[in-house]
Amino acid sequence: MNKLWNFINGEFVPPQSEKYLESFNPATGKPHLLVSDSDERDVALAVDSAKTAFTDWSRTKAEERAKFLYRIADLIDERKVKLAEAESADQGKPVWLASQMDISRASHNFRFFAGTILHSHDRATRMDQTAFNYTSRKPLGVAGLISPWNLPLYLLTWKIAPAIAFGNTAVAKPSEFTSHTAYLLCEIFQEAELPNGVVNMIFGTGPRAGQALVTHPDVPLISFTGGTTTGRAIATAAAPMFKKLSLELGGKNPNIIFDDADLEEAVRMSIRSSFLNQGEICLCGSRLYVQRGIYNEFVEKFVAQAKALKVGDPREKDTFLGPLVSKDHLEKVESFLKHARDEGIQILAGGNLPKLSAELANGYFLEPTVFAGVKHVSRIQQEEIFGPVVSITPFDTDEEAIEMANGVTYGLSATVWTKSLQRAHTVAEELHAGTVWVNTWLMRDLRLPFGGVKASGLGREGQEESFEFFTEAKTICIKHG
Ligand code: TXE
Repeated sequence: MNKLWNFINGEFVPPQSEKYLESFNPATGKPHLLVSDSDERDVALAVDSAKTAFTDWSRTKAEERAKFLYRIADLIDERKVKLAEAESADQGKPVWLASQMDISRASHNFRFFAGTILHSHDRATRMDQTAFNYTSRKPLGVAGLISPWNLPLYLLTWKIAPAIAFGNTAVAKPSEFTSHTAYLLCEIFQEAELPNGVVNMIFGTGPRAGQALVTHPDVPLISFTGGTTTGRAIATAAAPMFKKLSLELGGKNPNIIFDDADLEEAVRMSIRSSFLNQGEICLCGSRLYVQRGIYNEFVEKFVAQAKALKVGDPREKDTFLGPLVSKDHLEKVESFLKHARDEGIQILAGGNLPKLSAELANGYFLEPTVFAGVKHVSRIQQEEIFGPVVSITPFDTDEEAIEMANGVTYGLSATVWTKSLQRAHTVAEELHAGTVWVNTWLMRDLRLPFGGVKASGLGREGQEESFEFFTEAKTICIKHG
């Protein structure tokens, strides 16, 4: 079986422990890769390599750095099919989705930040005729980048690209469940002749390799995407070391459909925002709130379309849901189904493990599931399930919808369906969310900030925000009058 070695100083090297973790293909339930089970020794080697590389890389001209990032983006595009198939076999999503979303956004991330550093600007002010102030920004050093298993290459490159674009070097640790495309990305770094040590990739578990990276004294900033519980552990470990932190955590996002919405479009897009990537996107709209006037019609259409979604082999073009990422995660999501049944919650669709072919019989598949009549205080409404499981709840007034939407500890994103411009602005302003989509979902413009409020994390990533996060500002004041 293929062993994924760490990538340190431009070379693939085995873990110091010489131990490996089995990584499973979630469609078959069979191990298909061995992932380095790294520890603090591997992290130390990677950080040393990144520190050495930082001296030259941080002084490289932006134009030079941009050339490397554009080359990496081109190589990602050239290897799109191989990357999409690897992503699908690792994470479970359909190959078409891996290609359309994860791999495309991965090359976009490198291109976007390559362009950003060619046009970024700083601030300067005049104090009458006596002094001139300007901001001088510098990269911080070795960036610690930790990414999750749901959008593996997409979210990993969303950290690596800005980190190195702004002149830092990096030690990245992808999720142990989905390490393959991170490994293939390192082959691309070699092909692009990215200077050794600029990006180092460490594979392994969170508590061992991840924790060692978070607490390493020569890593001044940590960019993390993952669960809120883990985000809390990372913040606890990093805060006493005064590290810069960006935490993109979980979500429990409302999807509010008013009775003046374009019903067909709202149903079509709500199916995507509920079940795309098996519902394993922190931005999924897992709480649907539908105004009473259209509730029955919406539910009828939505349930029919949910039942019609194909759950199956992620290699097939008409598959909409592949398996969930791991057996443990499937069991976690199933525990919510059991809880719903214990609470006597109405199941309008799904709720079962689908019967599939012998080859897929041991895969981690789950039918798209729709609940109704869920009490606001239920765990189903309050906790991030992170699977193909949504609830639909009727409401009467705008105020009632806003109150229910805001009534959870999370605040990552929200979606609003209405044809009224006035209502769109008013409701969007009232929602506790870092991003609000109106009559659409998952449209991402990297020029604008992204991130959550409340338990969905802290920090923002986007053009200006990544510039601020991945550099540190110094203000220089020169008296001349
Ligand atoms: O994430 P974890 P998991 C949510 C979702 C999911 C839950 C847990 O609800 O069920 O989080 O998922 C590394 N120090 N989201 O287990 O544990 C770990 O190795 C340093 C939402 O995948 O947060 C992996 O690389 N690192 C989220 C990364 O952190 C640690 C997407 C994420 O793992 C660590 C994914 C530690 N102590 C899950 N513990 C989103 N917002 O998109 C773990 N890691």
